[in-house]
Amino acid sequence: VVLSTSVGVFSSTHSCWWRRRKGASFHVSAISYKKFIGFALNEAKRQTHLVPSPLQEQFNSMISVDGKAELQMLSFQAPKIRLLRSMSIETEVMQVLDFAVFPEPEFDVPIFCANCFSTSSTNIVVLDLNPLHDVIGRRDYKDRYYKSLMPLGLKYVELLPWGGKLTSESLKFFSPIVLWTRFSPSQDRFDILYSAFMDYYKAWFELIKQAVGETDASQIMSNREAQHRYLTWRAEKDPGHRMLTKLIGERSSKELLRNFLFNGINELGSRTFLDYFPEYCCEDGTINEKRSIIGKSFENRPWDKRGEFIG
Ligand code: BLA
Repeated sequence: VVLSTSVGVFSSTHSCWWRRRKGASFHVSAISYKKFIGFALNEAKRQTHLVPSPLQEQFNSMISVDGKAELQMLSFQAPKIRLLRSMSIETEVMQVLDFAVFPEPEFDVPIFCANCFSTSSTNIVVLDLNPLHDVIGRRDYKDRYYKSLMPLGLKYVELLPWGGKLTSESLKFFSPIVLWTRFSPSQDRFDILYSAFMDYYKAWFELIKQAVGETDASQIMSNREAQHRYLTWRAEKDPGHRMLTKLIGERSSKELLRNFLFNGINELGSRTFLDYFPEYCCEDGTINEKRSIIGKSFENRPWDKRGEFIG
């Protein structure tokens, strides 16, 4: 498909990048995550009162070092929602969506997480309501948020099969309904993915709508620390880092990760990556650059149909 017309998904303050490059036309594959973002913003506006985040001014769009890609950032906040943010990247050869919603620390509601990476040969996807607390050790937490969502999860688990071995450490950030999948490009699979994205997103809004804010200071502290630990993990070890660094260089990539994508690292806590994950400490006190210390595992889905961990 040759895209030479302008397609407006966002409001006028967030102009589409190809519109600004006058006269240019781009080959893009049939896959675009724009409609995911369009749906998510419309749905959020239907559900709550979204206002632009103060981050929007600083993180709006960036051009890659080679001039071939633009990164498009959007960020909002709302009652109960500390940050709803999106980053999308579209080039001639790849499409990326990193979409997340983080609750305020008064809520122990999971974190909405959609990460999709697509090229002409593969799609790599993680779609989940990432648990804030340990779902293997804390049954009360697991039952509260995931018991009623198991049927939804199972529906998509069958349509989007397990993506195979992954960084073992990641697993404790995933829920029993996580969709971790890889597939070669196909319109059918892409349609299923879009449908899963909409359903998981709506399910997340249902959870936050029903959630009652915690008033106990120690509970709030515990939620804050759990979110900080999650952010610290992803800002340091997310699989997208290498690609981001390649696109915009090491300094900008670090800044994007720490101040935008995983914003909250500087505000929600003061512990360091090595405080949370001491097994990554090298002899000289630096952080081991490996993504995984344990290695990759979980060839198959490590939860059964009832959401019991069987890994
Ligand atoms: C691969 N992305 C992956 C993998 C996972 C995730 C599990 C498989 C590799 C692995 O085992 O680590 C995603 N991992 C997650 C998520 C969490 C986690 C969401 O722990 C949350 C807790 N992916 C992106 C972005 C890019 C990207 C923004 O989200 C690019 C800009 C790329 N992801 C990307 C690429 C791969 C990948 C290129 C394959 C390369 C690899 O396997 O390392």
